Amino acid sequence: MPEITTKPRVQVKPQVERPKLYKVILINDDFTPREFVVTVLKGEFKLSEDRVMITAHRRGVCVVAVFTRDVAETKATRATDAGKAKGYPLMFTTEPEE
Ligand code: TYC
Repeated sequence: MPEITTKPRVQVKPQVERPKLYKVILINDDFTPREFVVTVLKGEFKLSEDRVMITAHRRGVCVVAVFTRDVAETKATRATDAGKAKGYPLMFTTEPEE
């Protein structure tokens, strides 16, 4: 019987890059009513409590959540536009995570 020898196979692992993540940041202002900020946070980011609004109110800014770039930018734009539609200067920005 012929002897069968098998070479160990080298496993090639696909190198999948993890997508870069972006923070959505809420900026405080003196005009947008607190309840409206909470409504927007609930509608766009599914946040049920007022912690993020209170933190932005007290410290000037607060990270709302982290997403891939497209999702972060879309949500920040939609949330900012919700304020604009009511005449408020409410502002959400995005920035890359380190
Ligand atoms: N500072 C606003 C007020 O006193 C409330 C507010 C909180 C507005 C957070 C924006 O990102 C904000 N009515």
